[in-house]
Amino acid sequence: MRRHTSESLFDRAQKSIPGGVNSPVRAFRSVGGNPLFIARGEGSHIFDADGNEYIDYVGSWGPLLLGHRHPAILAALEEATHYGTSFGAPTEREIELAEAIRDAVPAIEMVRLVNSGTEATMSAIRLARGFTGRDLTVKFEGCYHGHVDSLLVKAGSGVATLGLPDTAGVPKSFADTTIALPFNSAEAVEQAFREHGARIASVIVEPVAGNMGCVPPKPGFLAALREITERYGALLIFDEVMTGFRVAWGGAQQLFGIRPDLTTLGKVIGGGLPIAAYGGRADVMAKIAPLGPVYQAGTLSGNPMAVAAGLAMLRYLKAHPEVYSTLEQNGARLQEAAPRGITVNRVGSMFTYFFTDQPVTDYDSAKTCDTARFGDYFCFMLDRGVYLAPSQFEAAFLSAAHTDEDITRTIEAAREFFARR
Ligand code: HOZ
Repeated sequence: MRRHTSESLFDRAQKSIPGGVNSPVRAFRSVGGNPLFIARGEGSHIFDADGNEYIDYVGSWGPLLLGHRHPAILAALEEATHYGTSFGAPTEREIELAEAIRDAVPAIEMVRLVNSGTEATMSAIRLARGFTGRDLTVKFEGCYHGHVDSLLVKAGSGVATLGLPDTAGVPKSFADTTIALPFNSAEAVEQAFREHGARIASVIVEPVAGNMGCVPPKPGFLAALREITERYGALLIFDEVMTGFRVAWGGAQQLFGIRPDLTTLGKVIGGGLPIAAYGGRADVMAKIAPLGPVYQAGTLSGNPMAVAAGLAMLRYLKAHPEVYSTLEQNGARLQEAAPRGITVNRVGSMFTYFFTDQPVTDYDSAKTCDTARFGDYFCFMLDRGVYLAPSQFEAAFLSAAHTDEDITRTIEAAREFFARR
């Protein structure tokens, strides 16, 4: 494959943009290559600046549940341009989006729209502190909740990919407000609450971890979090930025039957435009300004373009519940096709081929992977026209636009790789 244009764009980008990318996970550093520059997308495929075509399993890192350029989303955006791009004032559509979110996720009694998943998690943990009058946050190793100072402790995603032990610029006093525990260990949570329970404001968790690769919760883990937080008067926050509207219409909380106090959403709720949200119990949300003393704000919050795209996405999903069975079937095909010696974790349309023969249940077991072999696999698949996330510590995402033929081609390419090496 010729990639001269991407190479020269990357040379040029590095002169103006740190590392040539606007988010570290986009760099191909851990797989020993340079990023592709993408020119356009259509359905389940993307095309790079050299005109090469790929089956896309990144899907903009999760938002594109319906694939690229879905007609319902394009039509909503086109219609929104007739009215204006931003007002910094309330609009009726914001209410409609809030109502659609509440309709899908009953634990969200009130919701505040923000611009990114990072803003949503940052605001949710601040709100939990304001509500409880406590300072500490429990998070899980390998989970990633955006680049919030205190949540970068033992974080997944790009932090794991780049192997950063600590993040420069995070004051020690901020990191000290975080207790990082092994994912899937209810015992560790019980122990932490025994020691610090009166000071813990919240437990934040990706109910299906997606940022150390895809790691599902063990049976009983989420229920234990619910029971322990309730017992100690702390809030349970589900970070559903990745899983919301993806693993089910009502997110992971519907799938596993757990009602958190607060939920963060992003990705799918914007249909590919920048929007996110946090919401939950009405008595907790009532602490947010202007109702209460916890401050959080944003010039572009509830941006009309992003709201239009998000609303179109949620309305489409509500009208087409069959999307979720298609995603499940295609996910199952990719899971079943994995060879021996590889561990596959999958929840619906999120999955990871882990290059280890051990079960992957937490960050330590994810780190047993042969990341060099993953890098070979990534490059091989890319050369066969399959675009995966350039890191072992990320999930792959299916969209409703992936066809049987896409899945067959992906399975054939993977078989070829595993037959050779
Ligand atoms: N949560 C995304 C992947 N784990 C991050 C997207 C980005 O950093 O660009």
